[in-house]
Amino acid sequence: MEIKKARFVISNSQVKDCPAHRLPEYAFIGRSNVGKSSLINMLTRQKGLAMTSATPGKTMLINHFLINDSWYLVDLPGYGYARRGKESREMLRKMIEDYVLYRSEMTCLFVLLDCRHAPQKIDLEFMEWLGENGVPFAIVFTKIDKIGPMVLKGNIDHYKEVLHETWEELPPIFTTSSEKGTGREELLGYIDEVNESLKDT
Ligand SMILES: Nc1nc2c(ncn2[C@@H]2O[C@H](COP(=O)(O)OP(=O)(O)OP(=O)(O)O)[C@@H](O)[C@H]2O)c(=O)[nH]1
Ligand SMILES: [Mg+2]
Repeated sequence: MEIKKARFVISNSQVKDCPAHRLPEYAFIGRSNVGKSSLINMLTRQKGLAMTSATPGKTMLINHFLINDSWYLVDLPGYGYARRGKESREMLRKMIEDYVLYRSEMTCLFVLLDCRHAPQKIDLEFMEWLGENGVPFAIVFTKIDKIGPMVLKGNIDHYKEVLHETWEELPPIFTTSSEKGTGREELLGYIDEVNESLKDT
């Protein structure tokens, strides 16, 4: 699939204010700084479309980007950023939770994981919570340009083993580098497949 058109539509703090178009939405979630906004820029090939930063806690709202006039990429704030105050952390948690649970247009949530790190409790618990609530999700290992292919394979194999302790069947797994553009075709191909399958229903 080619992205011919990508434009920012709106930023919100509340699900009720999200676009009323009823188009499928593909949202990116994960710890602060894992590379959610960068991945949106990489997929759309528009460097400044989503705001990125080397400092965690950049994205603070639900951001909708309309793709090819037919579906949305959604950039969400990260979770688990300790240096935020308790109140604003709670506000973000509620924002993410409401979007994930109650946004009926949300078609697939991509959970981003930094490929360099061993499985973290916060991510595993988040994915368990998605499972309990029947939220469709896929996993994206990010920043794969930062390690060699053998280490990457070892890390992902280990992650899968840990996931198998909870999950009989694993969700789709992708690997990306926003720096190098790796994994773009695979991720867009998957979104295309899901979009096509929605047309049959
Ligand atoms: N080398 C490398 N750096 C990356 C990659 N993806 C993101 N980064 C860097 O990681 C930092 C965080 O990226 P963001 O895209 O802003 O991360 P985020 O998940 O949106 O962060 P928050 O909005 O704060 O939750 C930036 O300095 C990016 O340049 C990647 O694939 N490779
Ligand atoms: Mg961001």
